Amino acid sequence: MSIGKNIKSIVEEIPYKIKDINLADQGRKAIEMAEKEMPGLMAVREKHGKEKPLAGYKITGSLHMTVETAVLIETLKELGADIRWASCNIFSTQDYAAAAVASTGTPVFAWKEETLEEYWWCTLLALTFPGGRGPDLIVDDGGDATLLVHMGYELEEVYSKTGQIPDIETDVEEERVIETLLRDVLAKDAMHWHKVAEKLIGVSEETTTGVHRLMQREEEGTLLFAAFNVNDSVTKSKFDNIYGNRESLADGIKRATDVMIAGKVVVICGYGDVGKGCATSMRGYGARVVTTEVDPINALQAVMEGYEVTTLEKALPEGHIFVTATGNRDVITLDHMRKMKDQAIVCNIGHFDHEIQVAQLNAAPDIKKENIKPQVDRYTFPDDHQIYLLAEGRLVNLGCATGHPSFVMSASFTNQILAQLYLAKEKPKIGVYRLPKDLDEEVARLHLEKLGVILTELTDSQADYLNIPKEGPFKSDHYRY
Ligand code: NAD
Ligand code: RBV
Repeated sequence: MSIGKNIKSIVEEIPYKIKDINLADQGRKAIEMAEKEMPGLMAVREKHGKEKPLAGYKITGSLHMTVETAVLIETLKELGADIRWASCNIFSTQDYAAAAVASTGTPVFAWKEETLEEYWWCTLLALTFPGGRGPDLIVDDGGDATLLVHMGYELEEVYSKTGQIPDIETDVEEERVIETLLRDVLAKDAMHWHKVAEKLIGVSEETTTGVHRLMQREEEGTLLFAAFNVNDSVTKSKFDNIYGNRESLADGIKRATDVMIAGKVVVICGYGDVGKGCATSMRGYGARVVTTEVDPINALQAVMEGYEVTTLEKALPEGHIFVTATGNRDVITLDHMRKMKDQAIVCNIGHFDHEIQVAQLNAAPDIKKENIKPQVDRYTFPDDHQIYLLAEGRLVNLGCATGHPSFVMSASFTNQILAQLYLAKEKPKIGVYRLPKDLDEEVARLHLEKLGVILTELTDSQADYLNIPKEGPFKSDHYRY
């Protein structure tokens, strides 16, 4: 491979890459509907639209290219930012939303049903502004854009120290795709990611799994820029992860299978924020909910809510529907699937598909796979029992439905905007930051009027008695909600 010779740009300069630009009008109508349900974002536009605090900042987004995300993108644009966007999952793009955004001149690189090669190429395109430079800021969901910068940087370090490009050793398909892409970039510019990392002010991260990756990097001392943990704002994880999934899990399962949930046994693996929302939802439909947990506190919470808590092995013979919500890997193994009931439905709502051993399932020579319709596959085992796998084990609410409803995403994305404003203004040193309590309360406040909420005000003597300001913050940082 010849390194860094005669090649002008890291990627081709194209205006956008989406499914069909003719879907733009339809997408625009859906975006207009969503705007009415996203009071937080609309309030931000009103408050900061004129002063354009993000003018001059280049922002790369790697976050599900849905209708809600379109409202986020257009809010960031109204605040002055120069945007490029990719989705953070191969199945989560709503093609009409992508078309509506692309038609306004924002470079979007996303469509429903990308291959892994296409997905990572889109991420690279979103990270590469004209002239080959990188963004000032990243909006990430799950950390893939952040990962590409870090892995690219680390490959360049190895190359600059040894003069050698290491062989690709991994057997994991997605890792091979990333490694191959990064070697292509290296061939064009052996210092590309160093230049990108140097310019980057920071990233704001949407989800639990992405935050987990950031904390790991911070602990190891390999984090290259500042990071803002959006997920752990109360108005994100205690709303989106709980109430968002409470609605969108059922949406995904129903659109995929039309199955009756009442009377079924639904096994939810992981009783964290997402698991809690999923369990309430399934119980609401009349299912008997069984949960699995590794954490004694969460297990105790589940049982106090009236859910059975047991191991997956014990739940296998009775479960009709299995949902993983752990953010962990290998939770449902191939061996587990071999022992499931006939016609069991298996899906994941956690960020990554490795919660279920999908690769092993697909590779098993004795198991037959048939596609029923997009994002629904049936597997027949040697003993003739069949199971259905939804969205190839990727997050079912975004693969088989359209993700969370707009209202709850408004709270999440208002946090995203506040994080971006903070990073742009303060340019903090490397570390992982969170939203202060008063702004978290402010995000909630922005969503009250729409729902007709009338807040009670503290009297002076009550505020004195509690020793807190009348206008908040009302809780200490360690309060758990
Ligand atoms: P969380 O940490 O609150 O909950 C995860 C729970 O899983 C924890 O209680 C943990 O103890 C438990 N767990 C870990 N390993 C386990 C195992 N082997 N068996 C059983 N339980 C296990 O995290 P969360 O906020 O609930 O997020 C869970 C996942 O969902 C993350 O990947 C997150 O990024 C993702 N997420 C997805 C959506 C969506 O729209 N699909 C929304 C929010 C979050
Ligand atoms: N999520 N986005 C949507 N409709 O755009 N729905 C869910 C949407 C986000 C959610 O915030 C969660 O943390 C993340 O997807 C997991 O990838």
